[in-house]
Amino acid sequence: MTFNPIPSNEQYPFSLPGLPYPADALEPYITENTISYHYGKHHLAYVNKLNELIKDSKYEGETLEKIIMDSHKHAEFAQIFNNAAQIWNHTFYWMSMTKDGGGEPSGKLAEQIAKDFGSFSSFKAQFKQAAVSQFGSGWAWLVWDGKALRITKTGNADLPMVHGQKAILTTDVWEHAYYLDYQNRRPDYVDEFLNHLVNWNFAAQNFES
Ligand code: MN3
Repeated sequence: MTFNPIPSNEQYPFSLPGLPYPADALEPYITENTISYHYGKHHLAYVNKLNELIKDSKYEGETLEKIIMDSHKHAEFAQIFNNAAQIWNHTFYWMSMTKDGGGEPSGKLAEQIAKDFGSFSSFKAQFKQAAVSQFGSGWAWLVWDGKALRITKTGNADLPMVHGQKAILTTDVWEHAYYLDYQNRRPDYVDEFLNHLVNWNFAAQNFES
């Protein structure tokens, strides 16, 4: 199955993409209660806000990726960038997880992780460190920079595509992603994400495409 996080031709008015699994599929690690707010309220709010912001603007006929790449360059469009990027980030995040996920990758991605991080356990430790050390709201990523896999963290809505990197995997470290289930224990949320939720098939498809 080929995943395409955002239909590449979608334009205004954008709609909330479907969740790739039932809202309770990630329990007990992420509860249906968290999903109901995070997906049903936060993600939806970014969609509604972007539609409101771009109506009758130069972005009305553009795809989400074009809106992100252009608005990023203009300070006066920061609000449009933030909402557009957050739509992309959240869709990518939902697809980065699956019921009965976790474990280890296989194939070419596993080989590249071993090459660039030394071992899978070293990758996990570095990814967790990035996710835990992001100060305030943001994201931790596994990206391909054109030559190697790298772990990065971004603040607020910032995302790899505006830095010339290809996203392979992400986790959301805004408090709204984990506070209902873990309160302030972000390290525990990141552990459960890595051990039980990562969709390595999705990551492998992103790496190989
Ligand atoms: Mn979020």
